[in-house]
This record gives sequence, structure tokens and C-alpha cells, in this order.
Amino acid sequence: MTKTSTRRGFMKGGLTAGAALATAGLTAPARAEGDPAITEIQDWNRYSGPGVDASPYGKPSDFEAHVVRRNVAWLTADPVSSVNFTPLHELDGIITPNGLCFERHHAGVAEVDPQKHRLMINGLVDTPLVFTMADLMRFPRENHVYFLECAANSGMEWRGAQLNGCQYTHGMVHCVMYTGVKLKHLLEEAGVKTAGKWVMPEGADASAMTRSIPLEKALDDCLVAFKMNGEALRPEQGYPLRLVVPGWEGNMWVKWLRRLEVGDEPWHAREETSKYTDLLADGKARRFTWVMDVKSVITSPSPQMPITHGKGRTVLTGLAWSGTGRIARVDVSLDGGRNWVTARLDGPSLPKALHRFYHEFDWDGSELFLQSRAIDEAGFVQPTKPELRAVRGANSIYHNNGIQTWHVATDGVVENVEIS
Ligand SMILES: Nc1nc2c(c(=O)[nH]1)N[C@H]1C(S)=C(S)[C@@H](COP(=O)(O)O)O[C@H]1N2
Ligand SMILES: [Mo]
Repeated sequence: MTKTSTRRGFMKGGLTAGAALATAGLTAPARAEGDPAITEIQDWNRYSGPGVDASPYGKPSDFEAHVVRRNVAWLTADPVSSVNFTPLHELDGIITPNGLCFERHHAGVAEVDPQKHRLMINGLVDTPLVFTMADLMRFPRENHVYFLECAANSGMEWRGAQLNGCQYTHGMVHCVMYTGVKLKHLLEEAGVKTAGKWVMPEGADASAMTRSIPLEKALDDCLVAFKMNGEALRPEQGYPLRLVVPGWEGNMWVKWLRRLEVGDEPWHAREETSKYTDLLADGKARRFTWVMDVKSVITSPSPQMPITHGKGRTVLTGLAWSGTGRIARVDVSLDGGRNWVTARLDGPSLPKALHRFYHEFDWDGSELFLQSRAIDEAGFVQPTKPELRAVRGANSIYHNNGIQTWHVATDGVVENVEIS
């Protein structure tokens, strides 16, 4: 495309790189000559298109048909108890479009009729209650942007680099704006007895998902949500009602929420014993590892987003998040962690939400080992994979927040690798 690149030393330039790039000439006037995209009148420029009655519910351009959730057939025995992945490499900003939010369910998508849906609160409460959807609409609502990450995200990568694409290595995360009522208000309506210390949400799907949530968290920032990005929850995400447990592992965010039981101790349900516990090197399992640790990934360049423009001006971008709060800083390395520069965070910085970062640099065409390292406002630093294994061993599946490495070859092809 553009003429031969001159080495501008942006990698060393750090903070000034952005300013330098803004003035660097990128347009290619030579391309105008004889370019049929300019000289020929296209059909869309000649004829009227579909009218306002053509798509009552809009969908993306047909040219974006490749931007879809994808699953990996060999990962699970059956697609009804399985997972698909958010196409992180194709997205920008911090909000995940509703139709692209990864799905994880244990008995397929429950197709719930909201008229027949009820939410019950029972157990150690003064007054057991049953709410209809209309009842819930009379409580004060709140709007919050939160990420949801499955604790098994990056789980396939514990022993080494495996899946070739951030969609597969990191795509069990999404981030939307929820509208809902605080769980606190509903629990107060029922009146939690003094002995009540735990809350167990239960799903209306055929897996009847249950987890134990400590009362402090339930009274803190949990939401009973009915909207995502302004519209009703998608069936895949728990229509008409889901629990939102900010910063904590996705498994606790019970979908198709039908019941909340208050108890004096945890229930030790399947999903918090046989699953979602972390097998350590000594064979003991950690339990109740609720908070999602600080993590980040470069979404482009990445295996599904190779560098196709050759040397010169290159935009690196990615996502960072922490279940503890906001992201304070993201560092980026182009040489496998030897040298780091601070990336540019852009867009809203909201607690327990995805953060978007960019690093613009001038690629000299040599091979790169791309890494990103996030630091949250509590001071937690994303570990390298060897650091993580030193503490946790290699038996784990869940809570892998290790630093990801992408190898960029001289032809721009990108692969998932690990630096040892
Ligand atoms: N009722 C119910 N809730 C559920 C599940 C389920 O199978 N049934 N899966 C859980 C798991 S393991 C995760 S990671 C998240 C996934 O949410 P998502 O499908 O919106 O991405 O929902 C959780 N809530
Ligand atoms: Mo999960």
C-alpha cells in the first residue's frame, strides 16, 4: 500500500508515538489513479436501497457475516451442555453486542414465557415472596456496565499454548450494560433473618443451576437484571431474568433466575465442588475462588487478525479487566516481556467492566512477541504463566489470568505461543 516505511523509532518514543502518528502521512494519492472503486459507479450509488419497512429488527451488514460466535466441536460431548466464544478480535470499544455475547449453558437455552415466569424468595426470611415480572418493574432500577467471565476462560491454555485465536483463548467474556433492580431491595422486602448468611440462586432451565453466594456480596452490588444494552435479555443470556454478580466468576450469574433461597451455610452444590474449584499441585482443591483476577489480552494483531498491510504504521489493541475494580494501567511488550511501554487506555473506565487499550507503533517487519500486562487499581499485576504455575501448579482449569503471547512472523502471520 503506502510507500516504503521509514523507521520512526516509535517503539522507543513511548508517549509521543501517538502524536507523531497523527501527522504521519498515510494516504496514498497514487492509488487514486485507475482505481475502479473510484472511477466506476457502484450499484449502491445508482439505485435506491431497501425501505424503512425492510428490517424491523436490524442486523449487521452481510459483509460482516464472518463476525460470529464460534464453538469448538471437540471440547464438549454435546452442544446443549457447552460453550461458544465471543469474537473479541473483531470488536472494538468495551461493549459486546448482544448477539455476539458468548454462551455457556448446561442444558441448552431455556425458552421462558415471561408471563409465566416467577421469582421466589424463600428460606431464612421473615416473609417468603413470589414476584411476577410486572412486580419487579415497580422496584427502583439501576444501570451498570459489567464484564462476565467464565472461570474456565483460557482454561485450555494451562499446560501450554493450544488454541489459535483470542476468540478461543479469551472469548468466554462479554461486557454489556445491565438494567435491573438491586438484589438488596428484593431481600429487604422479604426480610433476611439474623441467621441468614448465604443466598442460593436457582435457574429455571433444565440444569436448575445453583450456587452459594455470601450475603455480604448479595447485599453489596448484585443485580437482578432484565435488560442488556437497553433491550430485553437475550434468551441465551437468561431471558427474562438473570443474576448479575459483578467481578465474580460467570458460573454464579444464574440465568433464567427463578428462586433465591436464604440459608445459614453454603449448599456445596455441584458447581462449587466437582466444578469451579481449583486443583492445586499437591492434589488439594481451592474452593470459593469467586473474584476474577486482573487479566488482559491483545485482540489485534492476533491469530485471527494477522498484519496484512506489511511494514509501517500498525495499531495494536486489546482488552483488560479486573473483578476487583478499575484497570489502572496496561503495559505492552513487542519483544516477549523484555521491554514494556504503557498502552493508551481509551473509552470509559468503569469498575468491573472491560477496558480498551491501544498502542500505535511502526512495525519494521521483524518478528514480534506481543504481550500485554494489566494492573488494576488495587495494585494487582497480571502474572506471567510461569509465575502462575509456580503458585497454582498445572492441574487447574479455572482462573487462568496469565500473560498471553502472540508470535508475529515477518509475513504478518500471528500464532499462539508461550515464552519460557
Ligand atoms: N441457569 C443457568 N445459569 C447459568 C448457566 C447455566 O447453564 N444455567 N451457566 C453459567 C456459566 S458456567 C456461565 S460462565 C455463565 C455464562 O453466561 P452467558 O451464557 O451469558 O455467557 O452463565 C452461568 N449461569
Ligand atoms: Mo462458566
